Amino acid sequence: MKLDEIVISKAIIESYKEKLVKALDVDVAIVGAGPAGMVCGYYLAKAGKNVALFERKLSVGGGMWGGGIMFNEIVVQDKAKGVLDEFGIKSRLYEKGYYLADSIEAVSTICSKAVKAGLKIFNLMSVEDVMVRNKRVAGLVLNWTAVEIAGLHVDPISMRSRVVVDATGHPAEVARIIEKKSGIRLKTKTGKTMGEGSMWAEVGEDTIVRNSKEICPGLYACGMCANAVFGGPRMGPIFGGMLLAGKKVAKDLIGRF
Ligand code: 48F
Repeated sequence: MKLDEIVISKAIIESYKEKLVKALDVDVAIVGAGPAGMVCGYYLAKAGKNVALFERKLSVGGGMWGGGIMFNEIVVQDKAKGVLDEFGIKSRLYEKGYYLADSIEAVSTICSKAVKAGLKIFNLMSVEDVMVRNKRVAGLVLNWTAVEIAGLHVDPISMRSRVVVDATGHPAEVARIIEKKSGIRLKTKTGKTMGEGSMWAEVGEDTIVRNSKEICPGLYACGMCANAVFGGPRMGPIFGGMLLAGKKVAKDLIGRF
């Protein structure tokens, strides 16, 4: 059989178009394919929810690939070891309470399991705005990252979702858009994003799970973004909090609809 480049091109275009059209109206839209967003997407998809995830970069995994200072190992504490086990990610005890995992295995396994469970991931897409209806976040405004980088004057497209999850990590990008543009008060002490505090792993890891929750109608914070919104500390290359945060937000949403 001769290979025809036009068939190859049509296959990609038709299949992608179908996938994107289905993602324009979903139960949950997640922004950011770091560990928190992908874990959240995995549990939601596994529970049968229609979930789409939009990631700015070419690669998924956010800050997990690089472990600490590019040493590609991650540390996960006792409490979150069960999540590594659920994904089938190998871990070994370093000393009491501290487990180590290979960050490459962790990212690739979480991504693989999430996609196989039904999560639709759209990489190379940046969320540049949100849709707000009746003072509630109702969807996202998307553009190609390449358009953003080139600074081209190209209008975006929109998608609708019952709930949006901000899993954009340190910059808390969706929460900041809400703050800047919508006039909606966030459920923080100041009504605005409070900015993350300096490194404190013990406090950061606990608060990140507590802070991963609804921050205004229709919008949840998940993972590092949650501490950036509520003013909790950063925690460096320990990742249990990200895994537990993703699982917690998914559980809340599964219970909600
Ligand atoms: O930063 P990231 O890995 O967030 P996370 O899942 O995990 C945090 C840890 O990696 C680490 C840490 C642990 O101590 O603090 O930083 O909370 O992943 C966030 C992802 O969101 C993407 C970004 O490219 C990254 O892959 N992202 C950010 N803003 C946008 C976005 C946007 N506007 N549109 C699409 N993707």
